[in-house]
Amino acid sequence: MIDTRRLIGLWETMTLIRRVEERIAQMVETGEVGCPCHLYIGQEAIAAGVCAVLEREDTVWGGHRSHGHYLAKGGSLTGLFGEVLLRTTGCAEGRGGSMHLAAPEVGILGTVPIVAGTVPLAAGAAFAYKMRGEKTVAVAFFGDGTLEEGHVHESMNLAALYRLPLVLVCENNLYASHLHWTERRVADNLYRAGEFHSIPGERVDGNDVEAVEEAARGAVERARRGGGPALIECRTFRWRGHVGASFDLDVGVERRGELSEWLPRDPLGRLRERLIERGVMDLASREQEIGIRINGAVAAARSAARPDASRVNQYVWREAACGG
Ligand SMILES: Cc1ncc(C[n+]2csc(CCOP(=O)(O)OP(=O)(O)O)c2C)c(N)n1
Ligand SMILES: [Mg+2]
Repeated sequence: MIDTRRLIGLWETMTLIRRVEERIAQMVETGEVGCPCHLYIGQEAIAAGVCAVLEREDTVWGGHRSHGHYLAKGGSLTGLFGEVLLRTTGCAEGRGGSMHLAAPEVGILGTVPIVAGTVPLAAGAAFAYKMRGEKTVAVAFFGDGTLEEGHVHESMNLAALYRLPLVLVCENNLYASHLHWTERRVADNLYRAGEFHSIPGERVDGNDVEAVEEAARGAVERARRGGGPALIECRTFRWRGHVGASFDLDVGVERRGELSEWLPRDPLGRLRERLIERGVMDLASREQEIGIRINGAVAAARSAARPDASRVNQYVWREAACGG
């Protein structure tokens, strides 16, 4: 059982993610945020539970739906709002928007919307850690649809062959864009996707932060000890649409029924109940502080400059170390 102090920390991370995303959703609706935003609301326990067991130098890799991974790994709030509002104070200097978050100083090496694009990169990072004899672990966060891309399987093969310190976290929210898993696969067995490569797999309730933390701890410790990669399938559901702020209720009758089943399984609500059972009474004041931090970050982003169009080619090519 996780001690109460740690559990409060997890609740704070998840609350931060939820409130940040609700604010972004409002700003998408008013048109203030113009870049496409894929919201993570409903899946917060996964980013929080996994990142809680990582060291600062461990690296995480994500995709298009990665505000939660960025915040849970310690990415700055001003860097996130600056990026989403396309300002120079953004974590990618306002060049990337919601789907291109990075904060190398805290181990966020890339969240990239090319589906599965970062899984081979995470494997490559793990390869580097192994070659250098470091104890660092790389974690790839990706969705159920991503597991259908070929190079995820190629990455798993190499990671297994070289026993790389790679943890594969599949966030199975049952959908890839608007396609339910039953329209894409014959069997509900994602946690077994690594079996062919002898990669152990585990399925956990992705809306139970304690279950996620426990599974992640096992996989990360194993990878750090040189035991090689592991796959964790976290069952969850995204509350909002594939992209944007809506609840996606127009996407077929089935989605509407599923959402009403999943809303009561709210990962944050469940954690709040557990904390109240343990006698933690000051959640409202802690939540207020989070709100104040968010307001500050939004205000800072609003008053920051937009990137200068004349520098658009900067960082596209690696600058030559010497002339010629
Ligand atoms: C290579 C590539 N193919 C297709 C797309 C379009 N696309 C963006 S997100 C997505 C679905 C991803 O589903 P999943 O991996 O389950 O993640 P989720 O959106 O559910 O979090 C697709 C097909 C893309 N961005 N990149
Ligand atoms: Mg999905």
